[in-house]
Amino acid sequence: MTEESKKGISRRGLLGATAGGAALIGAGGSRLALMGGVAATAAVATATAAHASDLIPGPGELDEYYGFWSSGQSGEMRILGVPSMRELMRVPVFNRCSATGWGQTNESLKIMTEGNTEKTRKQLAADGKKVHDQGDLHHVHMSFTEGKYDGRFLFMNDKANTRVARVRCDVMKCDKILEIPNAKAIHGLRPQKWPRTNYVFANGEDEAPMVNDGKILDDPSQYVNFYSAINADDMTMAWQVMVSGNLDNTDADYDGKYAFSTSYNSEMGINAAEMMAAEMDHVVVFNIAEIEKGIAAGDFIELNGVKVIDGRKGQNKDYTRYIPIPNSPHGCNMAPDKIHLCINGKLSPTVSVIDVRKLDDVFYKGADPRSAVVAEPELGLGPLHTAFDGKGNAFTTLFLDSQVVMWNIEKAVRAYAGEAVDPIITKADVHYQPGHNSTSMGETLEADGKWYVSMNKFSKDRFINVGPLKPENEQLFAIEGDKLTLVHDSPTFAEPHDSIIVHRSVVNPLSVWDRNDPMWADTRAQAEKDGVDIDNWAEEVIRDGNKVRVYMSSIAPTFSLESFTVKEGDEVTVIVTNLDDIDDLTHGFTMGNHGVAMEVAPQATASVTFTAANAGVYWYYCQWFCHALHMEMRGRMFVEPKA
Ligand code: RUQ
Ligand code: CUA
Repeated sequence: MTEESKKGISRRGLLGATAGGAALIGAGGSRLALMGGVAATAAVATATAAHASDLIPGPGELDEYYGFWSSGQSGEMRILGVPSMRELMRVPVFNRCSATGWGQTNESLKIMTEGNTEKTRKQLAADGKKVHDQGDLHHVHMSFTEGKYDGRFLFMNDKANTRVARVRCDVMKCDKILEIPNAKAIHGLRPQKWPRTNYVFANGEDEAPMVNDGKILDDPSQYVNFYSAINADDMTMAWQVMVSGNLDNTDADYDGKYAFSTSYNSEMGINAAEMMAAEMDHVVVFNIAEIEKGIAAGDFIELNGVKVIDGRKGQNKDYTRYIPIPNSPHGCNMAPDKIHLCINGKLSPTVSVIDVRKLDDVFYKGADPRSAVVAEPELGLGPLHTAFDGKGNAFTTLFLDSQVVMWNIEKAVRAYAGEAVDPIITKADVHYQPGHNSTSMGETLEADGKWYVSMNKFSKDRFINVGPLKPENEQLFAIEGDKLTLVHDSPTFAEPHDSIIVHRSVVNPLSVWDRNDPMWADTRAQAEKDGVDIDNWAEEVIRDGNKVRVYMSSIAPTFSLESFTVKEGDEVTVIVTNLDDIDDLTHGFTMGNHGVAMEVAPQATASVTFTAANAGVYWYYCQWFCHALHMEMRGRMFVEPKA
């Protein structure tokens, strides 16, 4: 921690002193009392703005951290400023975005479809759709170099359609989406931490027949699950491991040796009763070097183009080990001490702590897999996920208790060995039912223990009623030594599923696109074939059978073409290049009554294709406010009737 940030925290002392609620939280006060306390905190923050601004950046002030948020069912990635918790940007990924044209521009459609499997192509064709423009985005994680965020990429999963996507941090746009073959419902996702993110690890949650072609249906004894490694640099499949049980969350160690997955259904049950039957489930440990060796030695089957190794229980090889964990573990979190892996119990009130240094013995010396468990503190009801402060402490969400528990890992280890120490430091109420949590830089070697975010699944009575569907709620706490002080509490739309908090020094996006960006490489190639220079003022209409390509440029407040003419039934592609090269000077292109709109950021090219099905006059306009004459930035498409 820098001297400056230390000061920042101590100046926050005021808030601790005035926030009666904070004391109540620690004392485990009733919810009502606590809410009173929280209200007082908010009032103080407004009344004593000078002090509040020490804590939270005021208008025009910049945040110290980026928060990268998943959005669950919304299918997008969101960027927040932390600690202000201001939502700064929504980055469409698996979803259709009306504002930017994601899911409609040719550039985005290419990204959204090129990684599809044959089965999905068939499904989409049958439905008369271009893309799956819906997703369930649970987990966002950044690429690592030597255990630290390197600011290159963000990776994220889509549980709904079994996909993994990548966002480029230089422009904060998605550039790759890969559907994972064989697996079903990609859930847990983590990048390799050491030596760098060569692989992105992704869990299949739902089990299915190995060859899922309808020959085996209701025979779960023949179902399997897949753990996937994706080549992070080019977003292709590296390999898969077939496993027993389903897979939930995953993480990787800081040595580049092992990756881990929780499995809440070792029974391979189909309904809830069957899935919870066994008292012990397991965490699967994947031995990366052994898997790579096995692949190199040809010990795999090829399934839908992927090399699949058999890591099921009892395969007697060194690819996997199964460590028994009490009923239905969920979150899987590697501590920045490089030693302790925390497996969150969910149905068990415990977190099982695995010492990763003991795993070599489990793999190579026949040690009992449970011997790697060095602590199992009982923390409260419904432990789901754990975050870290980099100082030996852990923070675990308690879903059923609606609390976060702060505890000390080393003390938990000593207690497990029989010493009479209590690892629990403090508990704070959250509102309500927290799932994930995150701490500033907490999943890296640079965990700084300054901020804690609780992402809560329910807001219940916390905000004015907006109808049967309620917002969710997220809360920010300042971590001050052994104390957690609530400093922000606000609703979010579906769903603040997970987040990472990244120091702003790591991320450095461009303000203006590079004209040579690969995002529109196909469009550029087509323009070259058409003899159009899209880097300069272009006002060309190229006819190619019933396909028409309309090339325009934009400089505020005009399009290069005031009008263009096509024929009824033509397939029209409009290609717009924004020649403005000023920060924040985004134009757009909307074709009225054609369901067409897209963003064209400074120095970007974007294109969209539609059919001019009806003869007549149609106005197009710029839909991103760009200039005093923004309203005047428009033109006409003349659609001539069929002869
Ligand atoms: S999992 S709420 Cu989808 Cu992230 Cu634990
Ligand atoms: Cu260009 Cu508004």
